[in-house]
Amino acid sequence: MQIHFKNQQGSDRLLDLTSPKIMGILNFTPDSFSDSGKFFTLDKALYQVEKMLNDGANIIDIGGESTRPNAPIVDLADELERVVPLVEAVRQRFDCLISVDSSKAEVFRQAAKVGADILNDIRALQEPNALETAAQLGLPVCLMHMQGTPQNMQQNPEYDDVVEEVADFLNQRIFACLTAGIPKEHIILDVGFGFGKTVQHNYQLLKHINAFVQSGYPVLAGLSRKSMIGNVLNKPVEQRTIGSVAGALLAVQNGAKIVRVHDVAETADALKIWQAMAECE
Ligand code: 7PJ
Repeated sequence: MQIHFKNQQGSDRLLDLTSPKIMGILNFTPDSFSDSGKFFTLDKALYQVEKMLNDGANIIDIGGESTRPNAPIVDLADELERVVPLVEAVRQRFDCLISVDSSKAEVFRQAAKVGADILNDIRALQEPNALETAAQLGLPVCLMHMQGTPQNMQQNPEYDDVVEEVADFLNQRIFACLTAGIPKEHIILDVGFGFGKTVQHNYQLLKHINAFVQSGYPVLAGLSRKSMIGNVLNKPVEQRTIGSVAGALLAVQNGAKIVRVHDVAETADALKIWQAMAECE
């Protein structure tokens, strides 16, 4: 399994998913919950990118909208100002895959123009023009499930069968993408840990992530430092690294192909151990 990336600048990159890959998170927001705005200058952000790449990240995920529960809504101008110069700077300096964590068509368009390779959308291309823009840009997309909005999603998440309902939603979005002209080789799925889910829902999805893997689409898992880790450990965000690595490893063991993480070096070590086991007879 591999994804072929041809971005708007014409560069060709292949992501081989026969072994699991790491997406390193760079949240370029002043209020990002786990980094507390630590990387909110271009220099610091680039330093962090370099470190994540040296530590083994294959993709750098750049977002300008904080989507933690109850986060304030970010307007388009602010998001563009945070994301576009950073994508451009990373593209100029590093030969890596860049995903843009956004839901807005205009952010997709401008980020693609300066070299983004992947559109990572927690709203699964449901915002105005997002689907059409993604199809036009010709970039791979990550479709994530969320119940509600970041403002209300953790108030009272409810499902009869969380696995079935998330699968139904993702299937509908896959259909919408295919209909809009996005090829099936360009679709990545994500169950959306923490997005309108109780801790129990999150663990049900982790346990049954293979149900999504069986669709044949690559599955991305993002549980790094989230409350599903913190609640079980009863630890604050800065003490969730080992729990997050354990969660990433379980996701990979159950078939996830990409893990979205803050702690790249630690995750890379864990995945090397997994790989050593996976490769032997
Ligand atoms: C996710 C994301 C995730 C994908 C965020 C955080 C909140 N994109 N963006 N999957 N989470 N695809 O990192 O805690 O789980 S922002």
